[in-house]
Amino acid sequence: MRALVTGGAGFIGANFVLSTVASRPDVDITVLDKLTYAANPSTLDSVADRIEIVEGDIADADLVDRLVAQTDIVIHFAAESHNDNSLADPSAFVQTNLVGTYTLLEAVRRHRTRLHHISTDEVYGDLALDDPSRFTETTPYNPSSPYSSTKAGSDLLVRAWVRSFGIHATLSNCSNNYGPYQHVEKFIPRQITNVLTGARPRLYGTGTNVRDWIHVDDHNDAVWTIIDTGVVGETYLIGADGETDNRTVVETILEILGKPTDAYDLVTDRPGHDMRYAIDSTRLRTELGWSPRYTDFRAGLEATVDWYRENENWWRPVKDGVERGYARTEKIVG
Ligand code: NAD
Ligand code: TDX
Repeated sequence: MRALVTGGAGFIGANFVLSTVASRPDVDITVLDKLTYAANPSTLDSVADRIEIVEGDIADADLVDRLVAQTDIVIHFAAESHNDNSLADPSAFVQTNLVGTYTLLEAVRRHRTRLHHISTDEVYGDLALDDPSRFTETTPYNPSSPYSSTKAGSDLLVRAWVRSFGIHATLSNCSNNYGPYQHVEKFIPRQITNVLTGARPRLYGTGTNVRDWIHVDDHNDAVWTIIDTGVVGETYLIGADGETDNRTVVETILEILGKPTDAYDLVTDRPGHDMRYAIDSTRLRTELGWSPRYTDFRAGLEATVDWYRENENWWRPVKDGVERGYARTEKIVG
């Protein structure tokens, strides 16, 4: 099988490439990645002789057409992915998440190529802390941020292309991922690397917001399950029952690193900050037989802390720049 992996030099896409090369030698991988600030091509160094890497934009119609013509399946991870950046400047989010996805859709339509579209639980908006419900495949879309609204729009484009043009696509909406090779702008790596560089973790607002954490390898395993056995045209929610509030995550990181558990700062809240995400992945588990392997969040976090401790050369060059960016708007409030 020939697979075109968009965004394969980013966090989830690169983990997907690494695990696929290790477990599926029959898959021939081409990565299409614009190598934005979010990419770190060195992540793929260990498999560079086993894959092809094309530096390019998913919104480049000629390039995309040429690559899609040579592949059996497109696995579409590429996106602008960080909510805080989308609040500072939404333009790249509209261009990549909407126009880029549209460009891929037109190419898979022309070449009748299978597509798996990767998306997020943020398309459903948020839940109250005391709401007993969780997101399912039938929850109405209600995104809050420029990031999540452009991801919601990209999902709707895929669904429309399935219905109107009969393209062979599946979709998945996953909860918050953690694990190795995640950019230090994101919550968990930011806090781990703050502590490792002698700074204090930074919690937005009061730290009561809840995210539903899943290890990146479990996400990618679910993606392969859907590619192998999912029904074309359908959407599957991916989650590992990992609901945890942000304060608990920070306290656990501090504890793992041997620091006092109150050694963090409360800072200005994110505008429009979603309160809680929670995924009900019953459909994926019962219809396709998937289940997560990382069911102990603390153990997964310990392994992730170890990874950042042992791979400072991977994140150190971008850490100060990310913190300078945050310092422009962030104020300590508690
Ligand atoms: P990331 O920001 O780490 O990586 C994104 C990659 O896409 C980068 O390598 C970047 O260079 C590339 N890219 C950006 N614009 C591009 C363009 N125009 N053309 C080609 N490549 C481009 O993101 P991630 O966290 O790995 O997320 C991957 C996908 O998973 C996204 O679609 C995201 O919405 C989705 N998702 C992420 C999470 C999460 O917790 N991180 C959860 C659910 C879904
Ligand atoms: O320094 C911080 N302090 C803090 O309290 C940062 C960076 C974040 N937070 C909070 C905001 C969120 O409640 O932590 C939570 C997680 O923040 P992010 O890592 O920015 O993730 P989130 O906004 O939840 O979105 C993530 O999960 C869904 C990914 O970035 C998306 O790409 C994915 O779709």
